[in-house]
Amino acid sequence: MSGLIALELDPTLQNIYGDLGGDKVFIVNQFHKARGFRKIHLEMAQLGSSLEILHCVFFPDPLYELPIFGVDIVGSFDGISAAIVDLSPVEEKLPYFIDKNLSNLLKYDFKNIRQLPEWGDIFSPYVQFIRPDNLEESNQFLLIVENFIDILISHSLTIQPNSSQSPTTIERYKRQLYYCKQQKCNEKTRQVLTKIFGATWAEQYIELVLFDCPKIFQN
Ligand code: BLA
Repeated sequence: MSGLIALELDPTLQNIYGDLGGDKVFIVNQFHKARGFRKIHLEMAQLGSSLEILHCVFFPDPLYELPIFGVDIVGSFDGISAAIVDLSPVEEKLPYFIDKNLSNLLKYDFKNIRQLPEWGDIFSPYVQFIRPDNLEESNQFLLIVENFIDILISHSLTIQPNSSQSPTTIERYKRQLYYCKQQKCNEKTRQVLTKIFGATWAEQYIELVLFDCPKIFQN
């Protein structure tokens, strides 16, 4: 990755600390941009004693031929209930280099494959959505996350931007908007945030921090 620069965000939305009936609540966010990426978001959250979340999305700059990298890991008392990772296309297909490298990765036979929700039409055929069965499966999942990032970054270092008026740029922009729109349909995220912080705050956090709409000419 080249040209990594930290992004500023409203400090009241960046790091959130609270208390839930005596249980710790915090959300810690980091935002960066880099060549090819308009926003790289890493979030770690502890929401009371029973819920821990790791959320990370690399939103590409639509000028570049790059998919959206996303990972969400949700843990509770009984271990990790959801672990999902994908390189989601923003054109009809994934870039050839990325598709080829993803198809060459060794497949792992996870025990509990989870069903994608209805809004999950944004994900690629390579999406991994599981409930890890044991430590070995959790580690295997993390290895896949690492492989997906490596493939994405390798590709990002070899490509040149298209012009802002090019039809592919516009297509990638529109599909990124659609990705954000679909992610906002995740009622499980909304419910958790609403229960702790209230509906208005939750909506604002989803709109401004998690899945804000990209401005096409920002770079
Ligand atoms: C599911 N996301 C969930 C669940 C919770 C959250 C509580 C339910 C866990 C389960 O079904 O076992 C909560 N996730 C959060 C919260 C944040 C978060 C509060 O990131 C942030 C503050 N979600 C993403 C991204 C992806 C994603 C980037 O943010 C994918 C790349 C996917 N999360 C995702 C999916 C589900 C999920 C597909 C399952 C939804 C369902 O089964 O209906």
